[in-house]
Amino acid sequence: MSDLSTFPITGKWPAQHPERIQLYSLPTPNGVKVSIALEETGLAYEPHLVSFDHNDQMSPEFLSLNPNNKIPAIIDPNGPDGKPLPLFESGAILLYLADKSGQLIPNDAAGRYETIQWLMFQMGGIGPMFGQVGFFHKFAGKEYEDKRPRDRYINESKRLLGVLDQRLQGRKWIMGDEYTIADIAIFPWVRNLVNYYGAGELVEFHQFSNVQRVLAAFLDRPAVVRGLEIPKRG
Ligand SMILES: N[C@@H](CCC(=O)N[C@@H](CS)C(=O)NCC(=O)O)C(=O)O
Repeated sequence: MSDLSTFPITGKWPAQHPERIQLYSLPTPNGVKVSIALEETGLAYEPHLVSFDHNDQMSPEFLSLNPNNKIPAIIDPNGPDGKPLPLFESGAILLYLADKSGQLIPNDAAGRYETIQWLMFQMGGIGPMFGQVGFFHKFAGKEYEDKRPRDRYINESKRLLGVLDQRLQGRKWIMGDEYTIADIAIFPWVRNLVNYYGAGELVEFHQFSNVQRVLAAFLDRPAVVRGLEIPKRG
């Protein structure tokens, strides 16, 4: 039986199944990347809800796992060398789950690096830029009279969607026929931008027909449908 009691986070979120991967998350665009990857691979896991309404991400127990106070984070009780592995940052977690399961990333070295390249494109570009659109268009920043910050992030998001659209021309997924962690990283953010932030018109989403096509295929996958609702909100 795996002993996770040395991880203070298990004091606040007890593990019912300590032999399974422990997921600490919320169904936001960064959170669902990991629940979708777990659902796709079939790895056994136990989800725990980190409630922002209760500021759970600032609790000492959560901070003991991720000092950066952000979801998602995991503990794999059976990590490298059979030892527990705590991990935060969704991109690192996606790579880890792909390696652990032997799925969602090409086996050949060049294909692997190309997938990581697009994963980084999401982590360094799409996530931060679309997130700022959310702030300036939907949340507190929408009250700001000066629209220059909003327009800057809208223009940058539009540019990134153009890059993505071009990449998807003639390809089924980001890496061609193979569905990978790059798709799992990118499409929850595209969905969020258009549906939740309601920024589709501002970024002229209608222009990006390849992105629309692949987003629809992504949202059609049963593991994606399930992963988008995990962990269940209380
Ligand atoms: N680069 C991080 C970003 C994670 C992130 O921004 N998570 C947000 C939810 S989508 C969060 O936990 N926000 C809580 C806070 O900032 O207090 C990752 O990809 O894991």
